[in-house]
Amino acid sequence: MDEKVDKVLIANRGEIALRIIRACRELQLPNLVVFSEADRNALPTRLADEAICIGSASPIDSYLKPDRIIAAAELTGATAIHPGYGFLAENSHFAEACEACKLTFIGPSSHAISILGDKVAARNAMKAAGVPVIPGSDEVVGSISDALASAETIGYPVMLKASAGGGGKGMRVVLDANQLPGAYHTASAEARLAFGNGSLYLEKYLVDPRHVEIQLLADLQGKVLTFGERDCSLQRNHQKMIEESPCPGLPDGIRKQMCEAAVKAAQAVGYTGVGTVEFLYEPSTDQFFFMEMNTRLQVEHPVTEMVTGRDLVRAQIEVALGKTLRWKQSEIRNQGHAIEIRINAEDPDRDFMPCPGTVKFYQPPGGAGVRVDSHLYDGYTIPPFYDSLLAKIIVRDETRELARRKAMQALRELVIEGVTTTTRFAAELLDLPEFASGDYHTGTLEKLLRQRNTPAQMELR
Ligand code: MV4
Repeated sequence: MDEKVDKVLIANRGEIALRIIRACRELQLPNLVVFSEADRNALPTRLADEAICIGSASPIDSYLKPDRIIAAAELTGATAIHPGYGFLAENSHFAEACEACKLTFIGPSSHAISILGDKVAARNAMKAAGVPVIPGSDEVVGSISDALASAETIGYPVMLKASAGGGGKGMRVVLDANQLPGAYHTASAEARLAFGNGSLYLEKYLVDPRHVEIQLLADLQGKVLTFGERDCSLQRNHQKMIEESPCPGLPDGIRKQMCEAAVKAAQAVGYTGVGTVEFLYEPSTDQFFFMEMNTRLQVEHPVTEMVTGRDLVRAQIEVALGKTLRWKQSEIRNQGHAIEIRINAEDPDRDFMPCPGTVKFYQPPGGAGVRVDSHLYDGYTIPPFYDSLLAKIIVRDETRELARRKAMQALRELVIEGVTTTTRFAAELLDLPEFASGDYHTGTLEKLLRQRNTPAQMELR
């Protein structure tokens, strides 16, 4: 019997496509990227073994077209598909189509994706498995009167969330019963528009918690490993700006409990591959609660790679191809401190408006413990059709303060000329007293933005 070598199709673009190409090379796996007309001159298109155009610039005509991607796989003899993040990465129908075509979807089963994508089903599965979930409704609240009754039981303030959602869309904080009907209508309309499903459920609203997420990896044989946590509390409109590991001030006992809960979460749905369990943590009460589970490789995975010294993307691909995990949980030790800064082509002074254009000059930072994941090069034209992430600067050092200073120096060294970026804004964040002390939470960034905007608005009056 001849062992056929797998060939990996990368159904993504930008820095993550490049990251996956690198992992394939190290595993000596033939690889190809599919690209849109807007990405013809992009680095992944040039650096993959093969590249095949699957359509025009608009994502719905290319990176979101399952049929074209599967056709490209069949045409080129690819046997596995890596979806990266975004696009089709958490689409259970796409995973199912791959399964039906005998293509290895590099991710969990379509079954696990569909349970975890339904936030109400996910909450119930976690509750049944003994994972602490945010107090809330057990079911979708189908009407305003159902929602009012449920909110009364939970106790205000509550949060309305889209059951098909995640990541912020179709979400509303409700402080009292008077606000509920209006919030219900807007959240439901937003959810219907974004997800084609207006169903909502309720949760107790936690005030200024930290967003702490646990990275895990599970093989097809049932072994689940955890790789510690990342703090992702610094978000603007549910877009993360800075992530770090470990989470400052997280007690070791809580970390251990969170990792145990993450393993239970994975086992509850027969999870395979890399995954992230998101928790909200309340430092005042030392309580944490399951929020949702992301069934993809995340943007911020390098933070964990830097503190654990493990290549998660390589392991993700190997596990998907059936390889048994050789790592022991006791061998996964987190050393030092890592911080990731996302650099976006956006203008912080114009409400983070996207700023596509041509990069006239690019100079990445360097030095020991500095990693740059980016698809930029001199002369690269950033297309306006996709998200605005240009680069991730990830630093690691022995202590948090050393990592913070290293991150600031890395931002001083970074030069991206020709387009407006979030580099200076990120440097301001690193310099914030709350960040320097590690005493920040999910409300810190919005508070900073309000302070930043107040003087300019006063002048306008
Ligand atoms: C919450 C919450 C407080 N209580 N849920 C925002 C993104 C989405 N994944 C869930 N989010 C939140 N859910 C309850 N029950 C506060 C947030 C939240 C938040 C979470 C993580 C990071 C930044 C945030 C900023 C504002 C609100």
